[in-house]
Parts: sequence; structure tokens; C-alpha cells
Amino acid sequence: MAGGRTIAIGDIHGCATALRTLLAALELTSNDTLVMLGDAIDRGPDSRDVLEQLLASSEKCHLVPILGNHEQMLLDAVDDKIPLQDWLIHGGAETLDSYGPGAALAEVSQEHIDFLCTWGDYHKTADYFFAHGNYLPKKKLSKQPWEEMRWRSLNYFLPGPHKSGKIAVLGHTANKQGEIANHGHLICIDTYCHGGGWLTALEPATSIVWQANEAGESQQAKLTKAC
Ligand SMILES: [Mn+2]
Repeated sequence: MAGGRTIAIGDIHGCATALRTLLAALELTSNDTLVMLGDAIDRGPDSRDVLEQLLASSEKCHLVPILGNHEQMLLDAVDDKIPLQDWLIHGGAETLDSYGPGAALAEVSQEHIDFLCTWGDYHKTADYFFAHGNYLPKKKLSKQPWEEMRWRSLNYFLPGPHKSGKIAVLGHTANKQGEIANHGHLICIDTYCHGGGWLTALEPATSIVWQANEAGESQQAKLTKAC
């Protein structure tokens, strides 16, 4: 029996138009698994709408949302683990505004907070694993310090191949020229949508790439070979 597709989608950062355009292009079915790599919220124009679209997608396909450092900041602000200001200056202010201009933290929908609480650290298949920011190559996936790895830029530390032999599919480190960074053992698909680039989806097994932007444009391509 043929399984569905496993498709990863990079950092959305509140780009609701790009997400709507990309989801339309993907034509997801109930057999498909959509791995959202984290940082769905903050910085961009409409994080509330993005979370609504992800909730709706979870009814249409198998949605696997991974927690990004931005969702972590929101949850930590809700739990009083960090000062609210720490989140607001990292793009949280735009997220609050999407619930109504000048909205307070208490106005973020409880359904959305509950949804974020279900997001995981990573996802794996036979050949790939999916995480937000980074990983330690010699540590098992189940033993990774994900709270720290969510934050670590690939510009600061570019890991070697993971010991599992699986290829890593990551977001978090924005490729500001709009191109996917394919290192062979590691593919980063954050292509800077909120900064005028693309929102990228990748089916690693077929190398099919779908991209959409905030102007509502979309394109499809193949992943170029490792650099
Ligand atoms: Mn991030």
C-alpha cells in the first residue's frame, strides 16, 4: 500500500498569505504528513491567521508541528518564565497585534495556546529527521538538548552528519537570498518569507520544492544538488 507524502514546511513567521498560497499548491490529503518546522508566529503580519490555518490543516492531513524558539518564547511568557518584553522585542508584538491592535497577552486565544502546547521537538522517518534549529551529530535524537538546539543558528555551528544516518531537515537559520541551503546531510529550508523571500515546502523523498510569498505568488522546482 502506498503511503502518503511527507512534506516539510519552513518558518512561516506570521506570513498568512504565503501560507494560504502554499497550502493551496500542496493539495494535501488525509494520507499526507505535513511537518511544520517551527516559528509559525512572530515578526510577520498575521500570526493569528497562521495558527487558524494550521488548525484547519490538522483536520485535512497528518500535521506534525515542531516547536520553534518563537513559540517557546510565547509559552514562556504565558508561564512567566521570561519577561513579556523579551518576547515582544523578538516579533511577539506583531503577534499580539494580530489578535487586535494593541492586544494584551491574555487576548491570545486559549485554543491557540493549547495548540502550541502540543507541538513537539522533532519528527523522524526512516531516512530523515525534522527539527527547528540545529542538532548535535553524536547524540541520539531522543537525547538532544532541544530547548537549546531550537535557538542555535547554523551560521554559528554547522553540524556534521547525524549518527543515525538520517538527513536533517531544518528551519530557523534564514537563507536571506531565498535559496534552500542543501549540505547533503542537512537541508535548511528557511528562505526568509517574512523578509521578502519565500515560504518553502519540501518533499525530501522526491526533492520536489513548492514556494509561495506574501504577494500570493507560487512556484515549483526541484531541490538542487548539495553544495
Ligand atoms: Mn527560529
